[in-house]
Amino acid sequence: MASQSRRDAKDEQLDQVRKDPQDTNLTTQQGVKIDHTDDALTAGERGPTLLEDFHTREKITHFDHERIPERVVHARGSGAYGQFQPYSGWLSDYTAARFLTDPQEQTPVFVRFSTVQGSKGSNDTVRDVRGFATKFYTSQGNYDLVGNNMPAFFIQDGIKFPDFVHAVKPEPDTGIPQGASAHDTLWDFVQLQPETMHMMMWLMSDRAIPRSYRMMQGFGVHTFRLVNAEGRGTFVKFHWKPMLGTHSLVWDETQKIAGKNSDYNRQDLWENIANGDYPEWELGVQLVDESREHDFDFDLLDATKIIPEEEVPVQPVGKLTLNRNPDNFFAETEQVAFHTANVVPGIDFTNDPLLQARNFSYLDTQLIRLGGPNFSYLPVNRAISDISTHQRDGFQQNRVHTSKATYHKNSLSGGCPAMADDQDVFRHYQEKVEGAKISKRSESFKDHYSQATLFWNSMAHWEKDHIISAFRFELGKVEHTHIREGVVEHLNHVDHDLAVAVAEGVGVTPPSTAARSNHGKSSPALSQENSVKDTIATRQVAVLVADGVDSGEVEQIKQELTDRGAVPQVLSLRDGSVRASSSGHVQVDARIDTLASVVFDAVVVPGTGESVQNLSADGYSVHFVTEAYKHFKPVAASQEGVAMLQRAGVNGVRHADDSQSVANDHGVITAVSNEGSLPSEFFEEFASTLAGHRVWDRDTSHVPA
Ligand code: HDD
Repeated sequence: MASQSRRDAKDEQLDQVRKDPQDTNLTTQQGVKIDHTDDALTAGERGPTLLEDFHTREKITHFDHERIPERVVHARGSGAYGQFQPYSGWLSDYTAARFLTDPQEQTPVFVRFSTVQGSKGSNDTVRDVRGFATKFYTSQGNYDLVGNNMPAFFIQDGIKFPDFVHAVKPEPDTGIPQGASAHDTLWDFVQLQPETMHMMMWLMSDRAIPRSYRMMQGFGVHTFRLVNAEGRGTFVKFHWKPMLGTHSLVWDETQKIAGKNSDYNRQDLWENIANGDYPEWELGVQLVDESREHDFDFDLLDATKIIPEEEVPVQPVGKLTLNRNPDNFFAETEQVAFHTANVVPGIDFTNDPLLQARNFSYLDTQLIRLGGPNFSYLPVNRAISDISTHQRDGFQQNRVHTSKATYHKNSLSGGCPAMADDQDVFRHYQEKVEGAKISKRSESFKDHYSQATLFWNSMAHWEKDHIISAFRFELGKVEHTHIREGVVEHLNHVDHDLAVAVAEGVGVTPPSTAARSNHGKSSPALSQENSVKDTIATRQVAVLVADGVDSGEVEQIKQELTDRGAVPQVLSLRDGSVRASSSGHVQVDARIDTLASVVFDAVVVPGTGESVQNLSADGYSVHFVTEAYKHFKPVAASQEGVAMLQRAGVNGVRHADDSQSVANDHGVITAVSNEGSLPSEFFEEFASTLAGHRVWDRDTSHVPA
């Protein structure tokens, strides 16, 4: 997919610290060779262990200290390296940042995706915001864009962050729930803090259960500032758009995946990069001239608001490709330290109070998490540009500074490090500010509902259904009735129908009239209905086979899908191979019962009658098809495979027959095979349905799965 080389300046820098045990002997940490590490030194064969056994003590001591505090939020994450490259230089009118404006410059990056609520070992597929943090190792120093997969935030001022996080984290007495927001303390916070409402709409939407890290958008969230070489500022919002489109799982599926493969998103990212299917995102910017600062019906400094793309278009500026997995999870993914205040010339802050608090919090948290002020020299964090400071000493100092003078100004080290005076110098944007000191939220931050309504209005019918179900699920787990009522009351300010639908599901008296009339505006860009739907690249397709299968059909299915970029896997009742209907065998990739339909995007059942009969007799295989159908996935079968669909309860759909060689009824695609060959139209139908990801106009409410 991507042409970029995996080798870059960061990769070369890491070569200096990579350590491979190949051709080495076991030693102590002091470099003394050891020939025994299975038994401690004891006084006699059955006697006590001796204190002088320095190897045993060192080994156990190191082990005792292997853990560091997990991140207070975003503890669970997965990372990868890659590069960013701008398309052209037009953005130089707005920013002096070279990595955004020099199309010749390929900037190495490290990206860490994460969930927010759960611990390091929590499930991947929980309902949660996903972090999307990018460290750009630019030639002008490190720039960190520490964003999420949702463009709004829960709160407006960082002083509320500890309150919010305490509310969403597992409850303090029980430690429950892990990796979930469906509990009383979160919703109690929400009902008393209406500024959360816009973000709660996003959290209850399918954005909170992404199909893959590779298939989600990213947002810088805040309004930042670009500053050009002349010092002129322009407001900016950053967007990442995935080339594979934005796709999500369905709620029932996420809960099952949590059991079948709790590392689902992590594994997906790793395997696709390992297979050379490098995920790509386009970086886009929304630019707002400073003269237009007050032209919006919300405040640009309010992080609970978006700028609708229809009002200010997102202009693509470059591409991010992730093409290298880390070598060591702890050294790289765990020790990477992001900080919103890591900026480079050409990018600056605004007075968004959430951003200002973040600019304090991230450096502070790394000091405890990574044990001192020298974490910026850890391999994954180290800039590729030259680092020369007067900062000295501290825990884990791993540089040997040789200069005598550690102060500015000095004459003893020739005045060095000297003050630069070139285009790589960071100069703070000269914003004029004045005002009395005051602890008060600005009046311009007070509209908490309009954008929640905008989001609701922008959803397709199926997205609305999912949001209602999500509210019902979450509030259904809330024990205190007054909290359920409080949330419904706020929803009645967002949209009356939504409030009624939720209230009816959670046993609360539905409001009789709207608390606020719906403004009727929408932003089509917010709906996943309008996402990219032109590719089936990297989609996982299960091909179910059993003894007696038509090997020609299986080969054809594999070939046609692989040619289009999808990843077929042949599953059967046993490992190894199955007998083909003619002669020979069909190789099996995995046993059906080691996987499940929930980890696939689609399922195909090839002929013949014997194979279909064998599959139909196996409850697990039948359930596999039923469940895929239940979860709105494309389900395909050759004419004889139709029997399997019927056995799986996929009834009432139109099938291919002698009058029509291919049928596609609500994503159930069937074909009449001609001497072991399926018509090309079958694959075209299958591919276009799969490119749409799910078939939302299929009614599966009656399907038991
Ligand atoms: Fe934060 C981690 C994203 C508000 C304080 N945050 C963290 C990570 C992401 C975000 C992606 C994980 C970084 C990684 O992978 O290591 N945070 C956001 C976004 C926010 C936001 C998009 C709002 C727009 N965060 C926010 C506020 C505060 C913090 C208001 C505190 C006042 N965030 C932290 C933190 C973390 C963190 C405690 C935990 C671990 C870390 O920083 O390195 O400092």
